Amino acid sequence: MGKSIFEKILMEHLVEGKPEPGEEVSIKIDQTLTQDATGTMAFLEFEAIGIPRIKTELSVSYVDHNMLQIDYLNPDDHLYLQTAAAKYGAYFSRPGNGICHQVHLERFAAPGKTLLGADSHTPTAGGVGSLAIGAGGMEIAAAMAGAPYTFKYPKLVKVELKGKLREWVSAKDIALEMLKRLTVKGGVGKAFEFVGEGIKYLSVPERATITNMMVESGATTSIFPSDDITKMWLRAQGREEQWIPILPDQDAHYDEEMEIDLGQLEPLVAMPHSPDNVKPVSEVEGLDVAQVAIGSCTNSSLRDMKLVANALKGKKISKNTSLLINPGSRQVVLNLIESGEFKYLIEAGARILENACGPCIGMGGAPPSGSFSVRTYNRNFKGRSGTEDAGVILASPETAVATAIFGRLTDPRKLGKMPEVRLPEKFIIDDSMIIPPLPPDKASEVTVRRGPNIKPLPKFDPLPKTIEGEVLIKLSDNVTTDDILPAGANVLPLRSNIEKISKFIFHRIDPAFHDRAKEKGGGIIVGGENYGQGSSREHAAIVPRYLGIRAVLAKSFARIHRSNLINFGVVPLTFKNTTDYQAIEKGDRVKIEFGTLEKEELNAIILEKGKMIPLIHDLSEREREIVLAGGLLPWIRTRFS
Ligand code: MIC
Ligand code: SF4
Repeated sequence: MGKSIFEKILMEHLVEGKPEPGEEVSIKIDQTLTQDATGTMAFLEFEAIGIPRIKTELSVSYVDHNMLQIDYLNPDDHLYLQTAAAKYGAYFSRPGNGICHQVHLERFAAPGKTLLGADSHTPTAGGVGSLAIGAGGMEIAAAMAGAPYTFKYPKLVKVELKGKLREWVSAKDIALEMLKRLTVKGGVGKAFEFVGEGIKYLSVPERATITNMMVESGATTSIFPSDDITKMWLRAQGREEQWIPILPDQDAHYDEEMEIDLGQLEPLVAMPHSPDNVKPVSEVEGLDVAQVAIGSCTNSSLRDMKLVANALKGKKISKNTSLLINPGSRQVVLNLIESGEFKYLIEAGARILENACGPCIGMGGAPPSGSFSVRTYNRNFKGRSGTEDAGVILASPETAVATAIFGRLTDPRKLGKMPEVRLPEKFIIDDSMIIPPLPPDKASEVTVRRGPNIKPLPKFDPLPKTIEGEVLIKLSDNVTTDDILPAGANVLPLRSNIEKISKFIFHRIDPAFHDRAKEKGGGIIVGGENYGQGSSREHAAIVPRYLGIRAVLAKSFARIHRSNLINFGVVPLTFKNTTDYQAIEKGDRVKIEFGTLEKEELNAIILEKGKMIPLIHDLSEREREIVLAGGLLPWIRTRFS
């Protein structure tokens, strides 16, 4: 039988396992990416593994998240990352060079390669035909040390794009349509392949918008074929020699199929506070909007910026709305300056921010209280913008620019003729902000600089045979890792210091959690469906573990967070009967006998009520070993030694 794109790349990299849905497979990782919010921990973990030199073909350390420098914390992290990259053999993309996913797409991602990134939106590179997966920092550290990456082989879903998008409807609307159909948990355990006539009208950055945002469905990854459009992109980036064709075979087998008629799509938005709360703009237009933000790794490419610049040409933004723009990269800005289009943004009244994540992760740019902010980003979780009671609406650059002009949520079709956007045949390429690794003999002379806030990872012990503790919190469905451990300007600078960042656990929903967990010496977390969706931040697992939590009971888990829990010695347990979720309450004292986790089924005994709740651990043999050892680090260390 023929093969899909996913299978073709996977089989070339398969180290171990059966490539069948639900089975565990291990693959060789060609490339890794880290960013500064997850990367400090990933490099500390790499150092703790004890391998002197990175073993992948290519590893890039980006600085794009923690850009505010109100004290020494963030700049110290940047210096640590720069010196660690030089010493251990990674490329270092300096602050100001751009957002990791955008720069990676421009300068490094290549068809047929595997990429593992310490950021959930790593599948952005699927736009150029890379098999790209997001994971926790510890997994990236292991990959940099030469270990294969192990994950559950997903169900393969073919998404047939038919026809052609109409004017003012763009790739973001395709992604929003997918989220509307799938919801934020419909992609869990699946990999999506976009094929069909419609893809030939989508440039690489537009494809990348889709693979980027598909992450919000919980998908393992998404990918486009590598075709002539991919070749054109690589040629324009001066990397044509990295092109190889990768198309699915005619008779490729897929587990599921979907179809979107692009000609039927209209401009869509995701209303507060979830990326799957999707509505046609025409249904909700007219809302007053105080802020519009255009950029982020979803929509910050030259294609998007050109569209926005030309839509603004000769116009001014509404006096009631502030327009923030965070371009994806220096390359994007240089090209806009060269073509003269940058001027249109400034003339219209846009506030140009750094080429970085910025407001997307609450690093500045918070909207006014009680207001709406229309953003071309990928996540609109409550409070993520920095303003607790603001509502973030996710939209395409087209809808965002129309909204900035009118000051109200506006269907972009009101703007008349859509400007034509043409990508240059050759982009301006200037890699001077990417520092290549030093050769091994020179690297050994580098001293890694560690500021006073950078603390090594705490030592964690193996899993006890039995735990007894209190249910410290009971949560509803779709709790995000932003809920578990918020980001934002106050918290992000503490990512390299577990003790300090631990104070912020559940800060928005239950600020007393930290003190309660400390006082009780640990306990148990109870979650609903899709617990831990969103960001890959492993701090959302390390901190509970640091506070003595060894079990999370939930109806179901999001992929990356589940692995992060295991990788730090916390057992993810699901209810055998989801109705038992009702039977357990905050404050209940619970006893769980893990033993050696040999049986898949185990029980939680609610002591005062004398009630027994059957639970399932669903761990593979490898995961069981890891969790028993106390986490991936001790497990890997014994393997390497
Ligand atoms: C995000 O978009 O939530 C982040 C910030 O990029 C995270 C990584 C992090 O928390 O550092 C992600 O997507 O994984
Ligand atoms: Fe940065 Fe936002 Fe993209 Fe995360 S989603 S990598 S914070 S731009």
